[in-house]
Amino acid sequence: MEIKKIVLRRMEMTLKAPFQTSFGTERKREFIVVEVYGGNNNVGYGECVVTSKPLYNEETVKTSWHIMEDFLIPILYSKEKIQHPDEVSQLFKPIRRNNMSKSALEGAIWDLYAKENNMSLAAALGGTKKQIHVGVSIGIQESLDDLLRVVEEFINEGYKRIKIKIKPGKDVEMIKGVRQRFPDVPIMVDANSAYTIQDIDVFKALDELNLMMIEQPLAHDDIVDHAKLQSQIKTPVCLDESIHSLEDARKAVELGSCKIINMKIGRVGGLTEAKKIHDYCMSKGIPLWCGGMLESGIGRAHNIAITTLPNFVLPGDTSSSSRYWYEDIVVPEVKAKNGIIDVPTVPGIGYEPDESLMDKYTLEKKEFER
Ligand code: OSB
Ligand code: MG
Repeated sequence: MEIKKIVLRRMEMTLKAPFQTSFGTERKREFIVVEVYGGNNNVGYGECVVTSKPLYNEETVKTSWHIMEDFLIPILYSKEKIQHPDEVSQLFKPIRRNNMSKSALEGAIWDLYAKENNMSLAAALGGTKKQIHVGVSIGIQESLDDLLRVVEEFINEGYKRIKIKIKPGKDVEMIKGVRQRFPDVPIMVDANSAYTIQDIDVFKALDELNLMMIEQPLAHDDIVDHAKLQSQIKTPVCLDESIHSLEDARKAVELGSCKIINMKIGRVGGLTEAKKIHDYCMSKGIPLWCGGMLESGIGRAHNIAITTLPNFVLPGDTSSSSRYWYEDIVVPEVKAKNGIIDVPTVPGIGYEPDESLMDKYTLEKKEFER
């Protein structure tokens, strides 16, 4: 592969409804789109899933732009040619962390590679599923009534499981209320690191509610207390924020810190690392599902592709574009019907960014010629 030009776009799209987690409320989504230009007019697209503020991880839109412009793009341009996208994570290795920034460029190169080889991104990754099952992630609601209304709406749309955000004070009573109203629906909760091991009573109470899993209950950088918690409850602990690499996954699994892992391509630094974690978890009997970062259609397309690998056995967060956006920037939009998305078979990510919609939501654009 020959990279002729790279374009970064800082984008902003307004969410249909504010999304509240234990660390804050998002009303607008600011992110970066990467375009990588190769031969034969092929363009690969990647989405940098960072947010404006460093609340989920340490990266922000500004730091990502800086890391890509001043370090990662020069590294890519120092190589005459790239034979395979797996080389990219090796090239980026001297740069510590900044995983979402690395992943955005690597993802665009994976898309370009798939297009140049006339195969879907899913097939290029070795995925085989023709359809994927998805659920929905619901932000913290003001009242139980509000929550029940939103949950019912998504159950009626056919989503395969309902994930509900929790934080101290908005946890056991709310989830108990949902469980009473919907006794058989697959429900899970996500705390985004809002608790400590001192809060064991909250988890013992949640443990009685037949939940699929409890996602990232404790600190974002912890695996030790998560292991203590997992040994005291039967509900599986799922790690999100704590896992940035295959090494992190191995250590968490060996310690017994979780029984399930939420895969986010950006959090682990790209598709190549995601595949390695996938293969390791499959060999250890640790099921995966694909998490979300309120992506546009470009990030959503990457999530769909990785979910076609066999160990993604639980429904992910990749719900329809229309659940987040008034209009998405890709054609067609991502659509889940009855909680099922048909995996595109055309070359690359399978959803085409629309030039004029892309421009409409672009705040800033910069071209990097080789
Ligand atoms: O923890 O999974 C998370 C959104 C932003 C930051 C962190 C998380 C989330 C979500 C949303 O849960 C998932 C989605 O994209 O629908
Ligand atoms: Mg999470």
